[in-house]
Amino acid sequence: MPSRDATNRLSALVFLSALLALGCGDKAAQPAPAAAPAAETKPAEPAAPAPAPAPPAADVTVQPDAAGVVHLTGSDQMRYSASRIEVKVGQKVKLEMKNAGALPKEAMGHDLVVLKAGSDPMAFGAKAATAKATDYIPADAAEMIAHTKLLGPGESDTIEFDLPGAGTYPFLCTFPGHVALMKGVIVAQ
Ligand SMILES: [Cu+2]
Repeated sequence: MPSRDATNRLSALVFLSALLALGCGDKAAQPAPAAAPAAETKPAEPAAPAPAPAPPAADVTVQPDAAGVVHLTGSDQMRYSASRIEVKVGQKVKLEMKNAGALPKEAMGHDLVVLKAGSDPMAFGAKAATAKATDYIPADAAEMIAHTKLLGPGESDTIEFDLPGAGTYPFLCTFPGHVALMKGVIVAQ
């Protein structure tokens, strides 16, 4: 005859087994929990830093070549070949801008306009976009230091100009809609 202790232990085991079976049965019988909105109930993650905006042009820096000329191109993808031009302060800037694209000038013309330090290229671009009669060089261009011609595919223009001193001078393409992607800076140091 089993001792009272053993009987108790046995009863406890049976009870536990029953409980476990019940638990499992319960789970199986229940419908899958209605798609737990895990994503929604997750505590809000700390605001991720906003992704950096795409650079306006190829993130490339150019300097004058051995002959002292800065070369820049514009493409059918509405990009300059560089977004930063570095020159020595006090030196005349010689810049050759070429439209390296193939699309017609009326659809994808490019120029390069240099503005005084502190000017807003977006505001200037908006103003210039309305000046179709003058190839998008506005009559009121007090901010402008120099500009190339408006260039069609394969065309180029070389300009020479002086910068008033050390500083950062914005440049842009004034063909309508291009300034958003076609702008950069000339850094004189
Ligand atoms: Cu352009």
